[in-house]
Amino acid sequence: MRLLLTVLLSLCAFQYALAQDPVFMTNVYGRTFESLNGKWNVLVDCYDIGERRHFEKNAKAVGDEDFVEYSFDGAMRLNVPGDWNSQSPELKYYEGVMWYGRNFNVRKSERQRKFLYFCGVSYRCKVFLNGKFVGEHEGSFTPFQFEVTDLLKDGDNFLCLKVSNVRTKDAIPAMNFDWWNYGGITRDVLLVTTPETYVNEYFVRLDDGNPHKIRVTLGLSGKVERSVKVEIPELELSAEVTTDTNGQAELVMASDKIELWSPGNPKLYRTVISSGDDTVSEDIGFRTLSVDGTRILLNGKPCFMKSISFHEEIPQRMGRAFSESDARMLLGEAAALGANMVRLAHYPQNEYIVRLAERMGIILWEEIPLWQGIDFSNEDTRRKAVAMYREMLFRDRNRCAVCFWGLANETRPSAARNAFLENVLQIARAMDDTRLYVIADDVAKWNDGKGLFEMDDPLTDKVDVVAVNRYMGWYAPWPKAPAECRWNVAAGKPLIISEFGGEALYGVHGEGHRASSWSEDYQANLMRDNIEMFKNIDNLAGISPWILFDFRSPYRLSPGNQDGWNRKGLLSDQGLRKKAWYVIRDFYDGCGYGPDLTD
Ligand code: GCB
Repeated sequence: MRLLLTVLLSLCAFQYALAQDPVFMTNVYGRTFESLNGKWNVLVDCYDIGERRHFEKNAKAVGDEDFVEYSFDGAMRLNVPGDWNSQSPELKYYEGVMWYGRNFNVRKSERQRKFLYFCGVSYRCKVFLNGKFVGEHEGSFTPFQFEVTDLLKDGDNFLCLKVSNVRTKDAIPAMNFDWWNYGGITRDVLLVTTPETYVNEYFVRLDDGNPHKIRVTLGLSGKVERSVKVEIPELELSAEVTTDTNGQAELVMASDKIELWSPGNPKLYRTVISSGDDTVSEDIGFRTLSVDGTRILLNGKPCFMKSISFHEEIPQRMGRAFSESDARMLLGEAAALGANMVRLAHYPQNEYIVRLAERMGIILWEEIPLWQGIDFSNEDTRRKAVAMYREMLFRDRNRCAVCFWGLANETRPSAARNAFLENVLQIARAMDDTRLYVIADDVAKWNDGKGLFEMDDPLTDKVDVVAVNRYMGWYAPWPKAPAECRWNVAAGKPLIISEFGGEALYGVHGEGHRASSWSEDYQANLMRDNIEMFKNIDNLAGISPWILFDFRSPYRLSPGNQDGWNRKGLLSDQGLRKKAWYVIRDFYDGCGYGPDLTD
């Protein structure tokens, strides 16, 4: 039965990977666009009545007998991008429906197409333009677009969104998760202009890991045969190709001058793709990535992952990060710690973060929020996961900094879960085989008889790198002294300890042996103990302490200590360094694991 299910799912995976059109254009920030960011008017729709009353029509009482019981005029105004929770005290805990409305002016011209592009709306939304339904999207952390060429009017237009952050069992993430459920239009909104036929998608990478060859797969917006030019001026590369009747083409260019991207040398090349009257360009880097036994090789050399995680949150502002300067703050702190990698917890974060990390030479691990509690037996949920994964890959597959696609976080093995995740993995690999796939598990168990940690999860055989979250000394006591805790997990493969740590309130000192002291000393000792234990993990390929900053979470209800904050940050909610920060910084500075850490 399981075999049959797997075969069926793989057939469906195959079709999915080949038959779907791109979901949105590649590299939106490299296009011609106007920003629709700014102040939007909003209606808080607690009882979800807006669709019945057609808020999208933006009706006005004109005639003597007209009567309208809502209005965007004079309503509360919120910043876009921005979560609603941090913009008004009454909205701090709001989980419900919010209607957003704004007017904007357009000058239409012949032979131009217009698209509304949303970089991220949390969690579900329906989009209406000039009173008409345009489309809908589910998932907070990936972009989507709708063509509105015909719906737009010359002059004034009214754009309206129904946004809901209501948690549901079939959603991703589902009912509970250890971060704030920020709602709203949390990322940029763009009105993009393109020619009638434009370069819609491209994937630029080394050809099968050959450091002297670049493969470009591309597609035009229509099923047309056209000449497309790809240029990388700094490498003196220029090639032309004609698309097939589906508007698709592929070419390979060779050069022996390609400088490879790495944390020590984040080299990027301006890449220009043009066809007819459309040109799009951006900086792209090249690197090889592979696994050799228990080691991860970047450009053929072993690279130990000195990682840190953060949420897409600015703790000092108690809100979602959404700008380039927010990205600078978060990544600047990761770099100050000495990290060469960031695990973007637990969802695709905005493009400012991903692109800046690449320019700074920071390796990335990206994942979709398949985080505990997912309804794995629900076919709808599986489809959503595939869609989200596809959107993530589609947005960031040209970012060489992204070295790991994370499959899921802390999901317990079961027939339904295994089939679900295997299916997502198979589809993802068909779209992108230039990255390492990793799963973060939390089912490693101490075997007292053998005196070591073991783990039984069939998915560890399917991924390239295995990762384990393990909170020894916090949620679970140490089974033995750290120096005596041995590991036999995913033997023969690279293993990353993707989460470990404990909570501490900045400024609380003493009682370094007592978890409930919430002291910096306890947290720092935990870090030292883990580092001691890591020496016993032969296949250790990286570590990622949990987490860079204290972050907001409704899970955390210890008064005086947590008050709605997860306090596992190495930095406080004000960005102040706890003792544990220094332990990790020193470890990363002199990290003796892995042969060559200087690159
Ligand atoms: C975990 C989760 C992470 C939580 C963390 C914690 O295992 O992956 O999202 O925030 O533990 O603090 O408990």
